[in-house]
Amino acid sequence: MDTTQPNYYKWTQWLFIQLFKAGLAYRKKAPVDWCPSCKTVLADEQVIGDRCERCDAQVIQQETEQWFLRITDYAERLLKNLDWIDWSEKTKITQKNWIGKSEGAEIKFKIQNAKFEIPVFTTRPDTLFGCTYLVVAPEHPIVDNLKSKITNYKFVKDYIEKSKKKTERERISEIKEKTGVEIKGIKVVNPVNNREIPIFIADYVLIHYGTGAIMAVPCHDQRDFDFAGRYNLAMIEVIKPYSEKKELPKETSLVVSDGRFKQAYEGKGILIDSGRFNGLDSKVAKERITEWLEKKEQAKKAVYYKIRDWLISRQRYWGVPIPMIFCQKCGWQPVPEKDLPVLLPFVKNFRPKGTGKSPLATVDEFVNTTCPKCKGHAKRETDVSDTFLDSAWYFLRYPSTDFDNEPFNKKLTKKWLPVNMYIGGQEHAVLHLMYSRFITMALNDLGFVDFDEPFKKFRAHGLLTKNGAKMSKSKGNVVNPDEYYRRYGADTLRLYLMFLGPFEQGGDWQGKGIVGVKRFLDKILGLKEKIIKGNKSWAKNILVNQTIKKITDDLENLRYNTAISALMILANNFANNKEQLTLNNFKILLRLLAPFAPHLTEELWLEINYPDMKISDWNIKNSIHNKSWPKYDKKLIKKEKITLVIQVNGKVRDKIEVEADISQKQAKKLTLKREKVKRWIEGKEIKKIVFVPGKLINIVI
Ligand code: ANZ
Ligand code: ZN
Repeated sequence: MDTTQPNYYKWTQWLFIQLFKAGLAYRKKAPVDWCPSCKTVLADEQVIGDRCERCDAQVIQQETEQWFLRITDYAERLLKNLDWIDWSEKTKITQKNWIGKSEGAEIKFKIQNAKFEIPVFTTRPDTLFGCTYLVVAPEHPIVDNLKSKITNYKFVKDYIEKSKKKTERERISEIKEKTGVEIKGIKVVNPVNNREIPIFIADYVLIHYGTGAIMAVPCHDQRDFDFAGRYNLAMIEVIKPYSEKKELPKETSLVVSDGRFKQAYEGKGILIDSGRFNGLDSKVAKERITEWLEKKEQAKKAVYYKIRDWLISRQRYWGVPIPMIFCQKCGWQPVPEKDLPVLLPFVKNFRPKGTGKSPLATVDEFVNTTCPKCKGHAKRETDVSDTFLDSAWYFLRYPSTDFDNEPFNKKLTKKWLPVNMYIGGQEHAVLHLMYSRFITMALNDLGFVDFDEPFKKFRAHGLLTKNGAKMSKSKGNVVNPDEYYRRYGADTLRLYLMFLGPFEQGGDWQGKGIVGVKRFLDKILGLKEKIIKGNKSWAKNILVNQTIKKITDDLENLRYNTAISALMILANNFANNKEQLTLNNFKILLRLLAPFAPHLTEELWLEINYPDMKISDWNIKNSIHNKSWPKYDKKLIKKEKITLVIQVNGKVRDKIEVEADISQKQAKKLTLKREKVKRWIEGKEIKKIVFVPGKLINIVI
């Protein structure tokens, strides 16, 4: 399967059309990130900091019309399902933060002498009595709507023009000073105390989040505090931090010194200077104040999400042509499904020119077409879709690659999906992993699949470092595995990687350790020569049974490193206790080792079982990888018991039955609980504990 082949991307186009028909794909003009080096726009998720995820160039902001997928419609479901899907915790947290749910209220502020209101979004309605001014984004409609009332209109307009030149990232940057101007001639009223307060326009408030306007509470929001300090605006403290006893307000607040506030207190606490809400905990007050204003129709509960719609169009040559046609008369029309795929034409000059248009726009035969609706002249969309759309559904195609008449076969999909276990990089948390979940949910809603999560279980693998440092090309410390592969073989390299550390945490490549792993595999080879005759049953061997259980559990939980240690212990045990090295036991060792060292174990397996077989006669039925996984005898995995002798000052006082591998800590705990021991040590100080594993413990007082 290859997502760049027409027999695959035909279905990616089909998917786009389904989304379009469902209203989940749409065009909109918006400020978007443009990578000057890739010469294409990018989705939010593909800008890391302010750099392109692919080429690391600094992106710039541009306002253009693009195709978007409505992932925001799924924000709540994407968040909710995180409660039950079995995924690595850190991946879930990254997704949760990216979705960025904020719960609060929308509060309406009436403008004096005008029939106009400014709604603001706040997560802290409990601080409303401390609101001393309002701030609107430069793009806010109020400026043009109330133009005639604004006495410093020209001044305000100048500010708006200036802020247009800044990118969003500059605007919200924590380091840059917050600028703004007062809108003179109009004022708003704080609905809780009817105080008249000024309105500012400032570019640290963004138009497309919340309502594009905020209520400023300088004492309890640091951004507002900085701004108010600069423009000499009133500050009212309304939340006192909890005292030690929580219910009581602290006498001195941490914000005051020399009669001036030093910084905002952004935490929760107890309300003061808030009329009838004084003394309430801010968590309670948040609800009460909202309810109170709700009754007066001056507020309503509101939820906003940080995640934005997925910008899907790209101005590259490579990628799936977006299967849409624009007709002057009929508007945007999807390509009829029978005409799919819309093939990517051959283009000689495939490099994007940076005009903001895809190289496909220069291919007239591609562009010009007829409208599927009115049959009149029409033009094709020339942008291609983000390649993340290809990978957002590939797992659905896997079982159905033989089908050309449908993207995924119902029966096969039912049999194989959703994916039981998925392993990947944490760096895909808000990219591939978020997009795939969204597409699956949409297909679920449209009736194409009957599950709404693509990957039941996901585990993020850890990062491999080199001598403690992150590997990177620029640092020149990237390890090329080929050299090791040639010197030690694929199995040794594979085993070494798995042995480096817990899979989900990663490990540190130091190179030297690989020799130890090689020695272990050599030992396995050597064991083959020492297999003893006679068929002592493996079933009685406790260590063999324990190892089967351990490896089974470890594999299930991706603890490859500890599984390998257990295999090493078993191999050593066979080397040191020759009578245990029966053919049966050795075969079990091989089967347990097979997933870790597939080549070596296959070779040994064939040598043992089919010594005369020619390699050309090999059949999958002979393979060790075709054998069922060994089972263990539950009765035999119980740990061996021993009698631990308990001494006090060297004299035997008691004995207990314990597991043979009991630790000193556990032994001490059990010992100190024994009546016979307590009698001897009561009220005395324990000076020393002597512990002989598997034999005795001696308490010295
Ligand atoms: C008053 C207030 C008082 C606020 C206080 C915070 C603390 P999150 O959690 O990120 O959603 N806000 C709302 N819309 C905004 C916009 N378009 N641009 C910039 N800031 C905006 O943040 C919600 C808070 O961010 C809101 O709550 C609002 O400030 C601000 F002690 O309102 B708050
Ligand atoms: Zn038409």
